[in-house]
This record gives sequence, C-alpha cells and structure tokens, in this order.
Amino acid sequence: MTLPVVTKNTKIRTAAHWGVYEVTSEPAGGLSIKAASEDLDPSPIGLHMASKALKKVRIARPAIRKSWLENGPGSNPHLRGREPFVEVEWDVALDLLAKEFQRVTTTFGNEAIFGGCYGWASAGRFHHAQSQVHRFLNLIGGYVSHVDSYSLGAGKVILPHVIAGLSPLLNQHTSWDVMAENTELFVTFGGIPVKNAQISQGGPGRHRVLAGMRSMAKAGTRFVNISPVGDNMPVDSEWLAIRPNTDTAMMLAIAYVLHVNALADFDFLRSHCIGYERFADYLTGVTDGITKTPAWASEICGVPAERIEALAREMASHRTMLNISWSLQRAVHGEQPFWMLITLAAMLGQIGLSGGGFGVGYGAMNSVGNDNVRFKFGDFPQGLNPLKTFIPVARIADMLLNPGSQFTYNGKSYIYPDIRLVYWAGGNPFHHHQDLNRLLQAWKKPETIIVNEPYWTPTAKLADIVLPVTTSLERNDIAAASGEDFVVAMKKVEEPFGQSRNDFDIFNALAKRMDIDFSEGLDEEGWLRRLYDVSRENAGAMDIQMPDFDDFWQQGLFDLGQEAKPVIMLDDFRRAPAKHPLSTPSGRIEIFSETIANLGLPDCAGHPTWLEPAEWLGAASRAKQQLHMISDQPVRRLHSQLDASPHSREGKVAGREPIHINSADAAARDIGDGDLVEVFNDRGRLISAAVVSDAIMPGVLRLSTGAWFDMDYDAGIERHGNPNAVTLDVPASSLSQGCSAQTCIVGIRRLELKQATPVLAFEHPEFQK
Ligand SMILES: Nc1nc2c(c(=O)[nH]1)N[C@H]1C(S)=C(S)[C@@H](COP(=O)(O)OP(=O)(O)OC[C@H]3O[C@@H](n4cnc5c(=O)[nH]c(N)nc54)[C@H](O)[C@@H]3O)O[C@H]1N2
Ligand SMILES: Nc1nc2c(c(=O)[nH]1)N[C@H]1C(S)=C(S)[C@@H](COP(=O)(O)OP(=O)(O)OC[C@H]3O[C@@H](n4cnc5c(=O)[nH]c(N)nc54)[C@H](O)[C@@H]3O)O[C@H]1N2
Ligand SMILES: [Mo]
Repeated sequence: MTLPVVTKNTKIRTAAHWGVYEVTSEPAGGLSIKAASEDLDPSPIGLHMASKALKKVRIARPAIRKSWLENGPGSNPHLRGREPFVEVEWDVALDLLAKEFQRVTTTFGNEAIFGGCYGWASAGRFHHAQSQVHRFLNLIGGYVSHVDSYSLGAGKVILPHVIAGLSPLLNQHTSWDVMAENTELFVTFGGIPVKNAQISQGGPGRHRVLAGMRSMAKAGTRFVNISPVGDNMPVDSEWLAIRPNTDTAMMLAIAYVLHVNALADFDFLRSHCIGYERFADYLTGVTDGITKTPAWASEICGVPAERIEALAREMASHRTMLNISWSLQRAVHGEQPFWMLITLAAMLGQIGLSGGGFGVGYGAMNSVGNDNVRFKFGDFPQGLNPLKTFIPVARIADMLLNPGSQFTYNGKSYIYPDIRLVYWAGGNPFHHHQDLNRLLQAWKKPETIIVNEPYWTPTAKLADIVLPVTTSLERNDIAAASGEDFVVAMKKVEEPFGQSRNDFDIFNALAKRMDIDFSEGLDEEGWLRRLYDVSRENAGAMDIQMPDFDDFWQQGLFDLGQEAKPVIMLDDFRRAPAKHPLSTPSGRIEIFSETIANLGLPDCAGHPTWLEPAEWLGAASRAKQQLHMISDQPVRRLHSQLDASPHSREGKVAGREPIHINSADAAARDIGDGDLVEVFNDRGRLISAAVVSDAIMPGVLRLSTGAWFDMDYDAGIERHGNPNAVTLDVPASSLSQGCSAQTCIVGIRRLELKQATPVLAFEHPEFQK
C-alpha cells in the first residue's frame, strides 16, 4: 500500500449515505467529525459515526453458532438467535466456510445458494458489500439473486409500462430552481419529508431539498399536502388528511371532475397518450356502474368532497406540479397511485412544461430534483451470474417457506428454488422485511446462514456464521453517488476494530481456499486506481476533466458541477413525441396498457383502478378499535444503521422507538404522552411508547422503522418498537410482488411499566468460552 497514511491531527473527508464529513484524528486518540463545509444543510446523523456507543455493538471476532459448530450444518436451526456463539480464529471460520460451499454446491448445486442479500451497506464504490458478495458467488458458479428494491417494488415494475423506466425518470426530475420560477401549485401525496432528503445512496454532497422548497415558497408557490400526517412539509402548506392507501380513489375523483367539466387537456391526451377513452369509461361508470365522483371518493379517503372538487379546478387553472412519495407504492396495489398520478398529470396536460407535470419522489432522497450532471462512476465488477433464478426482493420468506411453488412477476411465471445456504452481506433483513415472526419461521429452513457485519445486528445474532467487517472509516474507498455533487476520497482514519476485515479480504481469502481468482492480483489501492481511471475516462467523454488519481487522492474531493441548461422532465417528448418517443410499447404515455390488460391479473387491470387494500380503515373486516399503522423512514438514522448511536437513542421514549397517535385515539384508550404501549395483531406484538400528537390524523399510527428487532422469544413480544413485528408480508400485486409495508391494521393498548421487560437490542449475544 503506497497510499499516504493519514496522520494524527490531519483533517480528511469521508462520505456516508447521509453526507460528506470532515474527520480529524485527535492527538489524544479518537475521531472528531464535522459536516463538510460545502454543505449548507448537513445531516446530524453522520456526526455520530465514530461514537463510543457504536463501538460497543461491534463484532470483534468470527463467531459460529454452537450447534452448527459442534454438529454441522442444519443442526438445531430453531436455536438460531437463542443459543451461544463460539468465537473462532479466522482460519477456522474460513476453512469451515470453504468446506460448506463445497458441500452445498456438489450436493444441491448453486441453485441452493441465496445471495440476493438486499441492503444499503455503506457508501464507497469499492468496498460495496453487495458487489463484493455477488462477485464471489458468481465466481463459484452463481447464486439465486433478487430483483427490485424494498424502496420501489410496485412503482419500479409499473412505470416502464406506463411512461419510462424508473432510473431515467428519476434522473430528469424538473429541478428546484425551475419549479421556483414556474410552479404555482405544488400538490404532494405523502408530503416532502426533508428528514428523508438527508440521504442519498452513495453519499449526498450538498443537501438541497430544504433550500429548494424554501425558494419555491418565497417565489409564491402554494403547497397542498395530502397525507395521513401533517408534519412532513418544511414550508407552509395546506394539509388534507387522507386515510392511508386510499389516494387512488381521491385522484380518480379529481380526474372525474376534470373530465366531466371539460377541464382536461384533451389535445395532449390525443397527441401524447393512448387509452384515455377506456379509462374515461371507468371514470364515468360505463364499465363498472360506479361514477368516480368526489362524493364517492370522500367516503373512501376521508377528504371532503367539496375540497376534492375545488382542488381539481385549482390544478387545472394553475401551473401545477404533482408529486407522490415512494411510500404510497409500498402498499397493497401500490402500482395504482403511481399510474393514477401520471394519468392525472397527463389530463392536466402540463407534462414537459417548466414547473408542471409530475414527480415520483421529490423528498424521498436528496438526489431527486438536483440539477447535478448525471455521471456514472465505475463499478467493482460483479461478473456474470450463470444462474437465472431470482426472486422479487420482498418475497424472501415466501421463497424459504415454499420451495418448488410458483409465483408470477411482471407477466411471467417462475418457481421458488430450494435454498440450503444464505449469505448476507450489507443488509439487515430483520430490520427490513415485513412480518418478522413469519421470517423467523422461514429462517429455520436453510442449513447454513452466513452474515458479514460490522455490528451485532439482529440479523447477525440470527446467523450460524458471523464474520466481523470493517466500517468505511477503517478502509480506503471512493464515494460517488448518482445525481450528487462530489466524488470523495474516503481515506482510512482508524484501524479495524478487533479482528474485523474488509469484505474484499474475506472473499479473497475464501476464494483462495477454493482455487478461484477473486482479486485479479490487485489490492485495495490497485482496485481504487482501476475504478477511478475508468470513471475518469467516462467523465472525459462527457467533457468533465477529472484530475489523475494521485492528485484526486491528495485533494480529497472533486466537484462534478451542474447541468448547463434547466432540467425539465420529458420536455423533449412534449415538444416532439414522434422524434423522442417514450420507451413504452406505443411510445406514448399508456393510460390504458394493452400489455397489462392482456395478463388478465385480478389485482392489476389495464388502467389505474381503485382496489381495496387487504387491510385498511374502510375494510368491513376491521374491528372498530383497530387503527392503520404506517411505518415511515426514521428521522435520526438510516433504516437500522447507527440505531445504537446517541443521536438515534435521543429520539427514543423510555428506551423504545415511539409511536405517534392522535389525541382522540389516545384519550379513547387512556393512553397518555410517554406511556408504554403494546401494538398488536394476529401476526405479532411489540412494545413502543406513545407520542400523543395532532400532527397525525385520527385512525392512524406512525411508528418509524429501524429500531433493532429485539424479540423476547419466550413471551412472544418484540421489546424495542420495530414495526415489522406486526406488518403484513404480502405482495403489492401479482404483477410486481413488491413490498407492502404500509398496509397494516393493528390494535394498541396501554402497558403498565411492570409488564415491559427491558430492551436487550444493543447487548452482545451469549458466547461460550
Ligand atoms: N415496515 C417497513 N419496513 C421497511 C420500509 C418501510 O417503509 N416500512 N422500508 C424499506 C426500505 S425502503 C428499505 S431500503 C429497507 C432498508 O433495509 P436495509 O438496507 O437492510 O437496512 P440497513 O439498516 O441500511 O442495513 C444495512 C446493513 O449493512 C451493514 N453494513 C454497513 N456497511 C457494511 C459493510 O461495509 N459490509 C457489510 N458486510 N455490512 C455493512 C449495516 O451495519 C446494516 O446492518 O427497509 C425496508 N423496510
Ligand atoms: N432519515 C432517513 N431518510 C431516508 C431513509 C431513512 O431510513 N432515514 N431511507 C431512505 C430510503 S431507503 C427510501 S426508499 C426513502 C423512502 O422515502 P418515502 O417512501 O417517501 O418515505 P416514508 O418516510 O416512508 O414516507 C413518506 C411520507 O408518506 C406518508 N404516507 C405513508 N402512507 C401514505 C399513504 O397511504 N398516503 C399518503 N398520501 N401518504 C402516505 C408518510 O406519512 C410519510 O410522511 O427515504 C430515504 N430517506
Ligand atoms: Mo429504500
């Protein structure tokens, strides 16, 4: 390694999914962290990356579950998470692992390996855990992979049928400055939660969403927030409280008003769209006998009919931008609100005009609405997977529980494989998956579960073999995120904790034992230079002159700059639809999709449709005292990452992740602010603490994700407030098989202090000496 070693007292930069930071290695030991000076609205999340509290939850040595070590793979799988680990030397762990891969691949074939391990891991293009594990598994003959994300399942599958692929769309969202200049009315389904815009995958450079929104407000844009919660807007706005999962009904009624009053832009619908007539027949009830009037919608969604009617007229008479948050498609029938929003924008006829049209996810991440040049940094090559077997990401429990059974995805049929070995690196399924009690059952099926992790997360505790991994502060890397400002030299600032190793070194050592060339003879520095040089060449082709590697490494940061001309989504298509057709089958916006109609699916018709979710406030099956629980992204961390940090813990109430409840609902249940509560349904039970608030509508609860899952196995109750102890694990539809976490009905009751056992989430597992 010839990269200069960072000495004490020097300031270096690093990047995380929540921002770019300046780290100083203090002469007295320890690190101090400040936000990068270029960032005017930094996130506090990253200031705590090096905190002592996080060190306390680090994994120091490779560890193997007792039964697995003593009796081999598949032994006592029901004891995962409940019996001691035995700490072993690296060589012992790696030898056992190499032998286990040999056994599984020769006995069952590579189809028995699930390596579709989803997760965000850390920023950095080289030490990217997913790329590392996938490269290794590809080299040993392949693995069962996943498609799509928990973020966007239903949305990602429906968008290409209707308008365009998700990435091309996200990369051309009309920028904040264009909206500040032109947008008169901004209507958002699901708010613009700036807490979410703290994050961009790979590292946001400058946080811009707050400034963007403020500049719009200053320029006179009016905001309407349609959402079950009222505190997810950073500027003054009108709040229309809507029952969760019912937005499609409200949008249909707006469309109905536009249609019957001839306020729709029929020219645009003819020139740029197909299938409007079929959809109009549905609006007016020709197809199903139900006219989608504001009165009809109001019964479903709870927004007053007069306000729906008036809002439709306001939209039609102003330059209007419609926005939808990703959470709306993380629900049963999640395709419908996305498709319907685009249909509504098409009816308003402002798509491709400055400041009009639609956005799918302003406020979901910092990158959406940036006008930074879109630049592709080099990837660590994963190689090719010889196997084609995959699952839609959120079908993990289904796959493990039902090997050999059939599922459909985007119009085709597939079979779930029979998984014997699971390898997870860079994700936390016992944070991210729904109905974790069901996942616990499914988790008993594989014979071997391997987890690479820096921390004793719930997933690590539930593994057979746990390998300790470095954090990004303990290695050299380069950060670059799509749509963000900076390429950052992430220099190593501290030594690896305990015996932890880089994922790269782990896979390299394993590969050597299996006679496979993983590294191509390159070490960390060699790979960084290679990735950088490829990227520099890409940049050169776009007329961006990046310095050579050594200068870049010394400077520590490269600013990619902004687009020269204003970014307006689909302006080319609007101007010349024949010359710039969309990637849909017709080249136009498909309000009716022949492709989807021909699939004949029961849960996704050929045009946007109101379909009752499996669970919702209007369901006949709902008991009166039950409420709709939404589980949004947490303010004080990214998912489950850094949950043990002081910043995240300050947000807890009585040590539990708090649940927000409307004051009327709280009073009806004798729940006071700060009281411990039990949240329950047929799927599970959890302990939380109440925050009584009128920023949430009656009938709805909000419990943010990411509290480390802390199951009391004997009592059958989750103690820390992880919403996935009670969420629903069913697909959004048979089209997308997407995650539907936001569809969830629960009961809630006050809990006496003595009924609540202490939280053990941040304790180490038991070790056998
Ligand atoms: N109920 C409900 N559930 C949800 C959602 C919801 O809205 N509601 N949202 C979903 C969404 S959108 C998402 S994206 C998922 C997020 O789910 P995940 O991406 O699984 O969540 P993270 O907490 O980011 O997990 C990343 C893990 O990688 C580890 N890690 C970090 N760096 C490294 C590294 O270098 N190497 C290795 N080996 N590991 C590393 C971290 O310690 C952490 O445990 O959650 C989903 N779950
Ligand atoms: N601080 C922080 N930021 C993050 C993350 C994080 O973990 N922490 N995660 C990142 C990731 S991976 C992702 S995918 C994005 C996700 O971004 P989103 O999916 O947009 O985020 P959420 O916070 O789940 O939901 C946004 C808003 O939608 C509202 N909402 C929920 N259900 C409904 C509904 O049925 N109708 C309406 N109208 N509104 C509804 C919620 O009240 C919430 O305020 O966030 C990213 N940003
Ligand atoms: Mo996500």
